[in-house]
Amino acid sequence: MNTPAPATHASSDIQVRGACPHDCPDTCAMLTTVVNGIAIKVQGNPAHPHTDGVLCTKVSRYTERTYHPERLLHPLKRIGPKGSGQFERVSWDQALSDIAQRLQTIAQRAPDGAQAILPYSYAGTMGLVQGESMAARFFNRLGAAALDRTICASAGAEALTQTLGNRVGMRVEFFAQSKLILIWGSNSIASNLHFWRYVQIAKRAGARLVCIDPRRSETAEKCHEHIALLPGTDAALALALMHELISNDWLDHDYLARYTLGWAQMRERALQWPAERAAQVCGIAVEQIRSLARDYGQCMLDRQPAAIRLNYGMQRVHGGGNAVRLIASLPALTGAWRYPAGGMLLSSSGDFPVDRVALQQPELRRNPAPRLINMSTIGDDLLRQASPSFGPAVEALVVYNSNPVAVAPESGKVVQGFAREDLFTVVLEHFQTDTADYADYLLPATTQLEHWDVHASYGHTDVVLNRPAIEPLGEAKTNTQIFRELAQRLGFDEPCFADDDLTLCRAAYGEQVNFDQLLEQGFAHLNLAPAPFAEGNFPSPSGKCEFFSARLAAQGQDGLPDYLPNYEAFNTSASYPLAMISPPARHFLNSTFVNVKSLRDIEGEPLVEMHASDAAQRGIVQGDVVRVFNARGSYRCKVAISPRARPGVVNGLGVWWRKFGLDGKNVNELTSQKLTDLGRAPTFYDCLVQVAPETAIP
Ligand SMILES: Nc1nc2c(c(=O)[nH]1)N[C@H]1C(S)=C(S)[C@@H](COP(=O)(O)OP(=O)(O)OC[C@H]3O[C@@H](n4cnc5c(=O)[nH]c(N)nc54)[C@H](O)[C@@H]3O)O[C@H]1N2
Ligand SMILES: Nc1nc2c(c(=O)[nH]1)N[C@H]1C(S)=C(S)[C@@H](COP(=O)(O)OP(=O)(O)OC[C@H]3O[C@@H](n4cnc5c(=O)[nH]c(N)nc54)[C@H](O)[C@@H]3O)O[C@H]1N2
Ligand code: SF4
Ligand SMILES: [Mo]
Repeated sequence: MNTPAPATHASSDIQVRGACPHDCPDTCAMLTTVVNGIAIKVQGNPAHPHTDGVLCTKVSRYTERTYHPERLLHPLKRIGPKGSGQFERVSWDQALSDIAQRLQTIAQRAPDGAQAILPYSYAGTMGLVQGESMAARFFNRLGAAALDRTICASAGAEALTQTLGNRVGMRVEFFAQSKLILIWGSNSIASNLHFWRYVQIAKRAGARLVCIDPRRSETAEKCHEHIALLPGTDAALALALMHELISNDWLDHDYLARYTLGWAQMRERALQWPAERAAQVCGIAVEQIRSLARDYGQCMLDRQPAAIRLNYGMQRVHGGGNAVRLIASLPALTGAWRYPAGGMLLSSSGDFPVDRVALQQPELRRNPAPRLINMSTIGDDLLRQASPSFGPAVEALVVYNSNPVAVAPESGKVVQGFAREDLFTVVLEHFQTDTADYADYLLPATTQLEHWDVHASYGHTDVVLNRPAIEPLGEAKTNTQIFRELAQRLGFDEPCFADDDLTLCRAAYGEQVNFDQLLEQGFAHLNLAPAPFAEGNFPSPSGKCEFFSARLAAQGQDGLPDYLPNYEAFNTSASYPLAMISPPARHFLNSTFVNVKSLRDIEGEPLVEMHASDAAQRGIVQGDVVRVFNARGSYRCKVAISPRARPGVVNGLGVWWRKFGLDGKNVNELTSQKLTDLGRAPTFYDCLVQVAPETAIP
């Protein structure tokens, strides 16, 4: 094989083409400038149209993160109590041999020992190779329990799949030509910056922008209109929009007849939702609903495209899946899908022909049906005893690409689980995160500048390749190499455990993507139609937009989408009368970058944003330290009295490392482990709290 050498140890400046690894819809193409083997700068690749030469502020600091003085450079073994973060340096050989032996002892216990071993990983890197390739092969061969990877997007993903047939939608570049853009449950300027660039082009061409978000986010304040609904009420708004479209006959009857399924039933349900009813539920003015419906319907009459950028923020509530089903249905009512610049986009990941079988080799598994453990209920699951329904208690946990102690809901329980003395925990990391503090072994992993990878995207439709720019720092190893070496120690001798990373990069898309072009250019466009659903052709079983899902009905669920109130529905007379959402802080990426000082300095400190009226009622003044609490826990932080918060809703910006919090906790101390209606996802933004000035707490 003609393997290009990683571009390292160059004697003069070179630029290495890469991909941003982070869990962000934009999947930027990066250029890293390397001088004498040291990366001195990362920038956006100007040749990649979606990146357009620009990275966000966070990732522009990627060299600061990579060469951070606290980067983990050697394997470490715990010497203090769990959670104390006390470790001693050990050799790779000692660490891997001991880990292999511990895992083997558990796995060999009859009848289902390996099921007590759980991999825990998410999207610390979105790379298909450093994510679930060699790691998945390893855990498949070991016969470990499987992780249900639900922590972010599975409610919305399942909703899209039930409605459109897959995670598909508009191509992001066509938003630039839309005439009306609804930015729904997304702080695009913070979390989807390159989409915002297309929105700016549309705005200059006269498009109207509407943001639907309980928080007056950076994005909401730059739109023509902001609809600040109560968290978890989006389904009611979508039903009322349908009601208005029906009662004013702003419908594309031809599109409905040819390309949708279940319209008669959907129509009946929507007619139960006059704007007045939804306004009450959403906590907004009736006229806001009417005028939004008028704008949306008018686009169709004027034969102009209306587009919806839905994002995952709005599906982190009880009825999140149903809400996504309703919103994903709206473009079929007006026939907006007929235009390249009309329709909706939540995720484009279903467009990518990733060959997961080649990457993960599921046939290595000898126990065909592993038990599935939901990563969103890891708090409860680590505390569960063995039982016939659950299986054995979790005895070993191998964490990579994730920081569950900070990001999983109901941290009180998560911490208690990780603190179990009888749990054997291995963490592969760049830094000593909150989770790393609980590791028995802490293994140093490479960053994106130090390894090969290949990426899909959930916000555009290009494959992006990442070449290593520098040699691994210290003794860091790639995730793949760590699992390769563990496999070897466990005697897994199948040839696939010898595949190198470049072979894995090629395997990710097989013949579906021209790998030589990727090597050459750094990215490759998927070949997709401009308006894929102009004539139906949805990837659903019927080929139509399915208002009614026979598959959901067969599972005993409502085949039609509906409004489901939050588990912890807003109620001013409850003991916890404030709804709390915890969207990300702009300069962090989930819990990544919290330890990068220049970015932490911009964010300042953990904050809860509160409306002036709610603060006044509680005798809280600007800058007070407050206690935010509910039955699950309490958390101290500073208050920001701010118009970003609407009355009745507080915004606890996430996701800080616990150890940077005033009392060693973060906002997930308060969130619950209840799951969404579809997709078994967490309900981070379905959470009632009370806030009190610190001194007023008994
Ligand atoms: N800077 C930055 N960028 C990120 C991330 C990050 O942490 N920081 N995280 C990345 C990840 S993992 C993901 S999944 C994506 C997420 O991408 P988005 O879904 O766009 O995420 P957010 O920016 O969190 O936007 C969520 C918005 O939804 C709003 N919201 C909360 N509850 C509701 C509700 O019930 N209804 C409606 N309509 N809106 C609601 C919040 O106030 C927030 O402004 O972003 C990615 N990009
Ligand atoms: N309250 C609240 N909680 C939330 C959210 C919220 O909005 N509010 N958002 C949720 C969402 S959308 C998500 S996606 C989850 C995200 O949760 P996680 O997927 O856990 O994401 P991060 O917090 O970014 O942690 C990723 C970790 O992976 C490490 N990492 C990165 N690259 C590599 C690598 O190549 N190898 C190894 N071994 N490690 C690597 C990073 O150093 C980092 O510590 O959090 C969720 N939690
Ligand atoms: S985090 Fe998102 S916007 Fe920032 S560089 Fe990465 S892909 Fe681009
Ligand atoms: Mo996410």
